[in-house]
Amino acid sequence: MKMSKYTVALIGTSLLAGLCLSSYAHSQTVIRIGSVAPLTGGMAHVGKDNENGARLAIEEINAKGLAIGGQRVTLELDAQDDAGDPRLATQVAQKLVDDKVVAVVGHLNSGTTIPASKIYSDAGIVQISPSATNPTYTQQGFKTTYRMVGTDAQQGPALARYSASQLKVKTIAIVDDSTAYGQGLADQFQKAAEDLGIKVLSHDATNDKAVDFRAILTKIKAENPDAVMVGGMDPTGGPFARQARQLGVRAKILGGDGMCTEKLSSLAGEAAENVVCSEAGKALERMPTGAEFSTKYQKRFGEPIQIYAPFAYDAVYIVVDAMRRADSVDPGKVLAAMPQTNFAGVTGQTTFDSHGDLTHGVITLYTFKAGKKKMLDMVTL
Ligand code: ABU
Repeated sequence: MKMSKYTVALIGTSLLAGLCLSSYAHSQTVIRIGSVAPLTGGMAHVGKDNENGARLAIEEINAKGLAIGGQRVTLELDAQDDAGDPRLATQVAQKLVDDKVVAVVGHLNSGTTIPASKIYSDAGIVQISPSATNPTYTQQGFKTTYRMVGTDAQQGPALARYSASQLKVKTIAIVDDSTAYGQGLADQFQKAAEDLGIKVLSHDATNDKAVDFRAILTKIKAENPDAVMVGGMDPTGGPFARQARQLGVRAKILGGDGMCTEKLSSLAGEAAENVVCSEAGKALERMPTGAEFSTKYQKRFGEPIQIYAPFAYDAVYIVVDAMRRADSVDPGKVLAAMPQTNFAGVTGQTTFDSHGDLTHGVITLYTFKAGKKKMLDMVTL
């Protein structure tokens, strides 16, 4: 068969294009990064906030292009829902190990992050929680545990000090939700408050599914404390503050980061203005590129940041920074590179101590005005 010059050129061009395409396809590596948070139930808005932060980082990194070990790498977010349930969290953790993720950004709750951490440790996979604050998480002797926020051993005392010095609280009632986070934070707060000479009138326990606090609040009203400290997330803290106001409890309502979300103002209504809560990190408005991040987030997801999205965003960049320094996507090599992290991100400069905790500590105090979080104070520890 005789071919024209034109046909030969066409076949040649097609072969070349095919060769390029196939070598491009071979040099593409898809690397998964896990993200776990409650994406269903009462905490779904906080969980989605963490996931969105991680997703935004992944989209940006892919858009810019990433090369590791001479290969083009595309990142994929393996986003999972643990519903804030400790048992489900371990199942999801095993799924992520089976999915061969290079690292996990999660989980959100201390009560899920701690049991899941054993599974990641056994698999040698880096775990960075953007939000879990119970100290135990990083004190188990695992090499894989990191977090992007301060701990309740910092947050509880900071909230107690602010109560004593700025709010002039002398008597307090404490209520916790019986979770690793809520109970742990309430205990840390109580110890610090007592050390500061605040009289603890009562310490009651509820649970993280409770929505009716009128019985506890009626008892507390009779105790007439200056403030009530609530150890729990916003689906507990919001209705608690709202019902306290309805029952005529005049005490300030104090809470930690779990209830210090943008949504608290709608959950608590006008009673949010009576809330003082802490966040275990730098205020968004004090982050060097916080305003820029906030605009970007709002544009991408059409909603405001709840609380820890910037920390989840930085966590992804920190994993990628470790991949770059290791020049590898091998989870073991990424893990080995993590202790040398010195990363300038949205949340500031991140370095970790030998446990995987931040080497610096910042706690921010907030209240709410006209439906928005308003910073009161920022404490560097
Ligand atoms: N730190 C508040 C929310 C997450 C947790 O520690 O349970």
